[in-house]
Amino acid sequence: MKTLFDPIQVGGLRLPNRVVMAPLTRNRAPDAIPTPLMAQYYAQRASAGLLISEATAISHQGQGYADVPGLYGTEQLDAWKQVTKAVHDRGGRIFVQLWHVGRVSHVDLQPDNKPPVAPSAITARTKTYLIKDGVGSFVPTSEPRALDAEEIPGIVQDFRHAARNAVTSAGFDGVEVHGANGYLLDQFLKTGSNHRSDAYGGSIENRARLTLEVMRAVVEELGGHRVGIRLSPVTPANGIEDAEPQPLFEYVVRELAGLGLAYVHIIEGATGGPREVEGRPFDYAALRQAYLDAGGRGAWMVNNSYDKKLAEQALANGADLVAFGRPYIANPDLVERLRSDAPLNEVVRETLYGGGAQGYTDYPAMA
Ligand code: 8OZ
Repeated sequence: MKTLFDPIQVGGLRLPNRVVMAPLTRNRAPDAIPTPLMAQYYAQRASAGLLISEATAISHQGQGYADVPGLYGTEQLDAWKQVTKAVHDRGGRIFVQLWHVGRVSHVDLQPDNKPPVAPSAITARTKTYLIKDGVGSFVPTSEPRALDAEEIPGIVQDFRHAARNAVTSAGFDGVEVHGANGYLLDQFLKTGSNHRSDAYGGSIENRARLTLEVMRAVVEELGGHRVGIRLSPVTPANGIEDAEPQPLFEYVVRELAGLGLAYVHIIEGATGGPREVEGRPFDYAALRQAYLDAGGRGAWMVNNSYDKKLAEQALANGADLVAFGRPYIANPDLVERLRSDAPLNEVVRETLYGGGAQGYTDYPAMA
């Protein structure tokens, strides 16, 4: 039987175990520049099979929250180097999550305080996070404007450049494209947010077009072995919904199958919430089968509220990797704790977003 502690080849990397640190937004990068504290935080967690960084903006337009990091300026790329070096020095491996938030943003965070962009001019029913004079607050997102079709190649270019710079300048081992949780690519994929009548809206093929163009561009830059994608078929996160997610996501993974990806990362259910979403049934086994049947050989990574028992069941049912989010915030040595069935530290909610070392780098490892 596969265990969480068996090694596995993922793309070009040999992972010593199947425990992955999920991407986790922590809002500790003022001016979008990673800090030495972030290097310490990721290095503390280097025993994970793979670390996936917090979501990282591919452009200023792609930013939607205060103090999240970017990957589009020289200073940002230089600062990420210290993070990847710290992780590699501790023997770890790290991918960066490439992020464009689309409509989940606020004019205060956008270039020239312009409206955020989206497939259609439909405001997200969600909040974003601003920090003013050191005080954080959750505020409703701004009304977006619909992207012109002529602007879309520029967005694909931004993903492509960020991917190239992530590996060649910042020292990441690869990238995960953020196609989940109601951000730009998910907004294009789903009927609730995409009311376009051009080649990027309407049919499943059209709604999936941007995600697939981005994936092909990023794979062209890096090779599939350095690329993963995160998808969340039924999450209601950030006010997102789709009328028929099963055929949509089966189409997407079939199209991804030929790209030779390192992995496909699936959030099962509501992000950070229940694994079943009322009124939104989904067959994840059928999704994986669709990928396999189309020739997909990337590792299958599952996520959402896993504990050790559930994780080992998932491995027995065919998953290859399990991503842990909240447990990784509070347990830098999560692999060792899971291995020895040790108790886990609890997450302190008040220090999740923003702040400094407290609730970030001060969670203790086992003695
Ligand atoms: C929590 C707070 C802000 C952003 C996601 C990037 O849900 C996020 C995120 C999570 O993918």
